[in-house]
Amino acid sequence: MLSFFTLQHQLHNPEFEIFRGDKVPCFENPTRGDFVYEALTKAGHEITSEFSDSSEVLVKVHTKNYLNFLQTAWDQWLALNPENINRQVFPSVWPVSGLRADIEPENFGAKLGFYSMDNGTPMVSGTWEVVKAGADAAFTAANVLMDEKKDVFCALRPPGHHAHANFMGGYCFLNNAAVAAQTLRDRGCKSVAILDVDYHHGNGTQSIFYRRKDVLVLNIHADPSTDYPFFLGNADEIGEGSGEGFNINYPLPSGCSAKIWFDALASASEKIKQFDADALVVSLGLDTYIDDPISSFNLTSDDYIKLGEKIKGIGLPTIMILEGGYATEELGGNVTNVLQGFESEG
Ligand code: OKP
Ligand code: ZN
Repeated sequence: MLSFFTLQHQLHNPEFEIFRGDKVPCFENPTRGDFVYEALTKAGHEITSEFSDSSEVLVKVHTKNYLNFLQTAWDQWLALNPENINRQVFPSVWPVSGLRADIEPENFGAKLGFYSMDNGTPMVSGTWEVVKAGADAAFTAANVLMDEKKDVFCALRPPGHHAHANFMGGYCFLNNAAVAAQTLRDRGCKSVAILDVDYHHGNGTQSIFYRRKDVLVLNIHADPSTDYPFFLGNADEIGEGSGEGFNINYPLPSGCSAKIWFDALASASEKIKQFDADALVVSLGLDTYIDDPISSFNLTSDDYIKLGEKIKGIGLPTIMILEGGYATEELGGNVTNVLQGFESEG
């Protein structure tokens, strides 16, 4: 399957994140991309690194202020102190409910909190370049799907589905799935479905399309009462205004079986078929894997072949975009299993 990938991803290489007050190695690290690239190559998938500029669509799914912040954040960090060159950037204060979130602060530390939801999204010198390339890949993949009528896979990191229009979070900076879906709309699809199968709820994607009926967003994920992102992803979030009825969440109990997970997938697939979309974007998180170090679902490597078959069974032109998956050594094989299942289904 035609896959979009660039070795540039290695420039986003945070060394650590903060967990319960300690520095711990970053789960979202370049080895993920390296293992996926190796597996794609080994399985004989065609890979392209030729992407075109997604700016025209980026401004439709993110705010200009946020994009401007992201693009200049590293320079602002260095302006504070040239020695910051080897320090990762973390926010430490946020305008939570009750504080003013309508005035962009001048102070860079405050700006960081203003444009983020957590301190779990470390930024390094190459971050902007890498996330922009990811959005460009999603944009180009959508154009290729429209022009050449072929299904495509984007092997991207860092992931994107936690990124809202105006803030980062959960390792995510730009919402690649939203970029792909918006591009498909701009290219003439009358409606698009986004199916997010990552272990974590795709709060950013939900939020970006929450008031729209032209993009149906479905999420299968761990219940937010126990798992990140905690503050979005409940079953009663069904969309708002003209988007009411066009957001569907399937929060599942932490630790649940693969059977329960595939039952939710069957319900979601049924909804997508009823919606009658012109194309499907899959936020393909593989942290539902039984040995994932930060997640608690129980899918096996063989289950990913079945997942690929089921996605194909939905019967729509499809873009799959990599989101999470932190059992890095198995990540490549799990990705190629999904592609194998997808391609085996006539
Ligand atoms: C991103 B994606 C673990 C910290 C977890 C948030 C998880 C983000 C997951 N020590 N931080 O949806 O896979
Ligand atoms: Zn995840």
